Amino acid sequence: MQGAEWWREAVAYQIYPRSFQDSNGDGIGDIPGIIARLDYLNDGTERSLGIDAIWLSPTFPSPMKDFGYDVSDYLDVHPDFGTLADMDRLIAECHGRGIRLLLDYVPNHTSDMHPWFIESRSSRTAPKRDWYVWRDAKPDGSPPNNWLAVFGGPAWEFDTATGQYYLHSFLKEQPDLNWRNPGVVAAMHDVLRFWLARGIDGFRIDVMGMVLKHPDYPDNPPNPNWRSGDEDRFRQLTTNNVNHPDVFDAVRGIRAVLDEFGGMAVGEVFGNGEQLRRFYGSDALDGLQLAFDFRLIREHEGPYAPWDADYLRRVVEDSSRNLPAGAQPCYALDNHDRFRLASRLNHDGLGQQRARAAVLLLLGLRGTPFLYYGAEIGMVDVDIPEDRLQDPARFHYQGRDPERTPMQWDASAGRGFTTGEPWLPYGPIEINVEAQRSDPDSMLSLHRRAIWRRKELSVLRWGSYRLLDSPAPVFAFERATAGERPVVVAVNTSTAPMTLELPGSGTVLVATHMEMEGRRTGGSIELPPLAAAWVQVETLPSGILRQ
Ligand code: TEU
Ligand code: CA
Repeated sequence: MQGAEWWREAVAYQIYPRSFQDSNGDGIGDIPGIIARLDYLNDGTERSLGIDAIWLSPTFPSPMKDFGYDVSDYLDVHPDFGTLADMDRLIAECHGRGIRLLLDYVPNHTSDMHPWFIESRSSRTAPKRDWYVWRDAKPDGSPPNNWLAVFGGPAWEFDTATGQYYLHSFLKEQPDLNWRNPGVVAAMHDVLRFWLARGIDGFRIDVMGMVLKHPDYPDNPPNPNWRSGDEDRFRQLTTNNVNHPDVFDAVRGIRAVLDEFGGMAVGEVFGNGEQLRRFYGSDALDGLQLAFDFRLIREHEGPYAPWDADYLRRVVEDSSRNLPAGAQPCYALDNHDRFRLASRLNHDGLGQQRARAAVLLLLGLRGTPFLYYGAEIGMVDVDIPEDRLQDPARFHYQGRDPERTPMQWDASAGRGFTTGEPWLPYGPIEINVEAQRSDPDSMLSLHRRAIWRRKELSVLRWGSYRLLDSPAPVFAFERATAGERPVVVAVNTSTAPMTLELPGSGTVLVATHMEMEGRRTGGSIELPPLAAAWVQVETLPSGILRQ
């Protein structure tokens, strides 16, 4: 895949480095391990998965309080993962296979062990004091405002040595940087330059929408919709600390640095279509190239997303109506912060079936799809015994460990992941790459067929999106582009069979139910319960004929 806008055609794959492949038997995944598995990801043939880009969760030196999202040096590699030389080799090995590499950029906070923070907290007059957000206590000694940390409790920690509070939007070991200080902005821009100059293609940006807060740090209002059982931090609205208008200036500043090198970024941002559009830079498109739309994972500021055609339709329609012209959506079904899809949708034991349909939805939508490692084999959440829990952020039962367990390569004792003791326990042994590789009906094979079809048919990468009329439990849309036969993507979220009228007769390209593939359809298609299919129709779309 060539060209500056390679990310428009790419299928991206998130690797959680601790859990992908261990190369030295310490039970922790590492960079040499990732290199050893690159051919699985893309060896240029349809035997491999066929992904085009990798996003690596943080690999920087870190005390690992938040497993790398607490960075103590942005310009190096944590010894658990390898060395800078290993990273250079990973860049070269990726590029040799046509794979782009994105690192995780964490601009909102550092580790409390970062030299910048150590200096900042050393005295009120330290040159870097203002690199973090320090405020006096209220007269009664309480924190400067009522903000809650994402992981629960107040967002302020009192520092006895200097008698002030510092802001931490996450753990107290993750103090927030002060992006209103020009020194911080310059240093953090240089971090981008350091990696871009080494050959990194771009970044996933951690909580982009929190980098700048309301300059006066006022209280947040209470959330009238909070119900007991919800995460603690949802007790209040995020009016003054998330998606503040000043964030979009920081976004443009980052984009200007990316443009020096032809780099790109995808923002971890939270919002509906109207809020997402601003991260792209609105109509000027001078913001991030991509902004995650997480609404296929979770309703915006709500519970996990239901597998329901009506809900899916509303999300995709909202995005297609609100993103600026020329902006490309960016969906994911899973990541390292959320329960895995196959488990989320498993209330009736049919989670794996829904997960299969979700693959064809994600890869059929207009946008840049991000897959989470292990989803391609249907990995599930793993129940972690109390004494093996690792994630300190217990905002939900068991924290985020269940979705971070080692990649299951084969059915051996170490799952092909390690020869040692894995940092987290394994999932069910039957879910593994080896078992699925040669089974044409497996989840892995379904992913491969869908990804390689997408590469073959430009309409699936570049085609427009148009909602089709359908029965309520079917989400159906058409992808169309001039001169190519359109593809209909149909997803039946009901446990009953459904019939969908098609814009013309066609051929089933890929389907959750393999026996459907290659079948000729008349003017309609029968969709089995929970099925999804891509159908290439013969007629050119009417809109294109009129052109
Ligand atoms: O996550 C930001 C974030 O707010 C959430 O995804 C959060 O983990 C979840 O909503 C809690 O309910 C990013 C990273 O993806 C996450 O792993 C880090 O822990 C966090 O930032 C801090 O860097
Ligand atoms: Ca290792």
